[in-house]
Amino acid sequence: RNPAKVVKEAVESAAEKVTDTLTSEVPGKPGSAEPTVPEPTTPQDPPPPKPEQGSPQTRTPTGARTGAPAAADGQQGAYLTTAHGARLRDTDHSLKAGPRGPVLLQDHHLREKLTHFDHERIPERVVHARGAGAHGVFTAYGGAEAVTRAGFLRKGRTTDVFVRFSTVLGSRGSADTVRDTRGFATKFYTDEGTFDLVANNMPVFFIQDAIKFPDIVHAAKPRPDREIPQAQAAHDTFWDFVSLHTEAQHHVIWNMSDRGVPRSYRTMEGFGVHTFRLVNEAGETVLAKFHWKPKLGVHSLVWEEAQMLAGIDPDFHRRDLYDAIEAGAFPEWELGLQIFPDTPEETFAGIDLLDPTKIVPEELAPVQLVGSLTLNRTPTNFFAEAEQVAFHVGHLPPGIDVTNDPLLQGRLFSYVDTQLTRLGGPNFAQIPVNRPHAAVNDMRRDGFHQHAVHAGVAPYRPNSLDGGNPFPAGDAENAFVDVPVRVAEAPKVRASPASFDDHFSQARLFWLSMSPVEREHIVRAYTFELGRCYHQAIRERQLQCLANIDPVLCAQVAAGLGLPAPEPTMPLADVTPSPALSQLGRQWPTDGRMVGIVVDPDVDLDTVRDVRRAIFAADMVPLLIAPHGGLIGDLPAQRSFATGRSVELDALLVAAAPAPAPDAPPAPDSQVGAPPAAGPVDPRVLLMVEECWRHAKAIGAWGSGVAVLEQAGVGGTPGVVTGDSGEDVFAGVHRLVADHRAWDRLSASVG
Ligand code: HDD
Repeated sequence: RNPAKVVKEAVESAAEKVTDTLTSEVPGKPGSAEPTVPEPTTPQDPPPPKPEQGSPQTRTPTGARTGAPAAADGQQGAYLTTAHGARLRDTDHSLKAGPRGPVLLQDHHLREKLTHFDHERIPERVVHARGAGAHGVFTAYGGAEAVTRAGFLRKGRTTDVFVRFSTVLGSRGSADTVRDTRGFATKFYTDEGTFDLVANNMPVFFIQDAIKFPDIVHAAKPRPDREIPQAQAAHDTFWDFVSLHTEAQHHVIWNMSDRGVPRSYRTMEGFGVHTFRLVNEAGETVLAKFHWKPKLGVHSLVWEEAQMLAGIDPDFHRRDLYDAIEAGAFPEWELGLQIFPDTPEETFAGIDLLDPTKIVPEELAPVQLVGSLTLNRTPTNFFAEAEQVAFHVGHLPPGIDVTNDPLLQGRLFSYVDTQLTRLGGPNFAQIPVNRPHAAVNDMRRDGFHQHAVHAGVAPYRPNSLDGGNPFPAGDAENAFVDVPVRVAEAPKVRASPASFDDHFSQARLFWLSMSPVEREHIVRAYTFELGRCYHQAIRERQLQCLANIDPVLCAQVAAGLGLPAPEPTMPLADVTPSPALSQLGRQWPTDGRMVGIVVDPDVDLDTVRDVRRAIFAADMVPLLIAPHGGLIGDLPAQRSFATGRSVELDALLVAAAPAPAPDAPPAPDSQVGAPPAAGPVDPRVLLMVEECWRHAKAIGAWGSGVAVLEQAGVGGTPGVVTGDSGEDVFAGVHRLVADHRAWDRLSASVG
């Protein structure tokens, strides 16, 4: 059921729910004078999970449904107990020898409480530490049966999933909007065993061989001597490595592009990166690459927005994901396959399919859509689910197999290995979020954190004492297929194929496929990052790499750095651009986009009400931004001029010209450019207009709001709509949001 349509069906109630969701900072209903809730004293059971939460605790370690209510084993009963179930009278005072005396060692409750607390944190992921996860469902369209026997891809099948999005470099508490690759890992709980598609939002990787993974990660993570910078690659060690290890250059140009700063997890593509081998019922094979296509299109922040958000709302992407799900605007993607014949060369159109630094342009191998993913439930407990989830590229169902891609081969080792430390032992598959939904009978026993109580005496094969159980499965029982690929007889070497030596042609392909504004962003990103390096030699070496990608790119970055542009050291590759790589030039659904409406107590409330209704009807989210919190007339203000900032908006409507409050604090400083001149309009409103304009967002105004745009100096510029009717102005703004930004304004701004 399309969540957006839910809003259409019940505009008013959905409006209330969405806006309530978005006012999490305001306790109680916005604007209402709810009495303070006293501490309850009557014993009652723990609250059940909220409807939008999706705890996986209703399954046993072997996958069977327990029938118990979700989270039932988390908290039970009305009374406070020790970890072993003894009821407690008091948890606020240590046991002491008299009220002023020393604390007694015999206070078991105190020691148990502090000991558990002392061990609450587990090691964060060595990469992808910062992330957010959600539950959902995958529905197969059909069509994939011809190439794979994987049951979850059969027409009409639905499969539970858990998805975790992440940044790569930052620590657990780092900001969401930093320039980085994003992880997009999906756990399909298929009834033939779990399938983990451990993907990124970029289709290529920095390295071709897993043996280099510690090198790239050590180079990109904060410097070992100062532990800076956090969550970004703008430092010497990263650029030192990638300018020397030039196979990284293709991934790097994706990082420097708008893909490095996504608008939302909901507007990211996902890529399995490697080529996989699919096998069908007849045992025939094809090679394939996995793609996720967001239903809302691929959209990005502009760099200044990303920087501002890192301070104003470091949880921007996490908040966006959970707000959307809670409001019923479920994020959706389609799963697609690029399919290639399984030839002995393992190439397609001259592109080596085993090289994870290469894409196959969609124009050469179209992405065939085979199913859709809807995220519809939030975690009940973030740690239990999003933190403890453990993905592994080797979790494959029958019908999907690996290839010899040396990056993939190394990953097959690394993902179990890391969980042994991170999750404290080999039994992490028993953690609820990791439990397969297929029956498990694996003869593994004991180990740290063993939760299963295994029966029988014979966890070995062959046996007669447990009746021979478990039995090997065959084709009829849908056993996993290790495709019997012929392995060439070859000398043992530490070497890569010659085709892996091409490090620049596809970086050039990417650059030439970008629109002018996207190229400008790439130039600015390189200039920013290299400008943050201390070492001149590193800048110069990276400029040499850029010269080998494209002389124009090199010259523009060199100009920004104040350095001469070197000549290429090799012939420039002759490539055909791939328009599919550009994010521009298409109109997209605007579902879930945020529209700020500036109001004041004198605003024409009837018009605001009509515009709000029109915004909801367009499946977008209105946020009233007012001089103060509470109510404006009978409408709740979701933001005040103190709490609202432009960066959380996709478009701004100005319905009033609020005067500066006599005691208003001064306007917060814009990070770029001077604060707008003071005038009869509240400077915080002018700042909001100025920022929205700089970030090429659609802006509209009617009534006295038109004068605000004039005062901000943006009236009559591209992407600015004014008129007498609020609804007509919104209609114009809505059309602009479908383009994502007023692109022709960006060159003139700092975007
Ligand atoms: Fe990795 C986590 C994606 C190469 C070793 N990786 C991790 C996650 C994602 C990816 C999305 C986060 C999973 C989560 O949310 O829990 N990694 C990729 C992609 C790669 C890639 C798309 C290249 C195509 N990774 C890669 C290599 C190695 C690793 C070559 C090691 C040889 N990755 C890890 C890891 C992590 C991880 C250290 C950290 C936490 C975890 O696995 O569970 O094992």
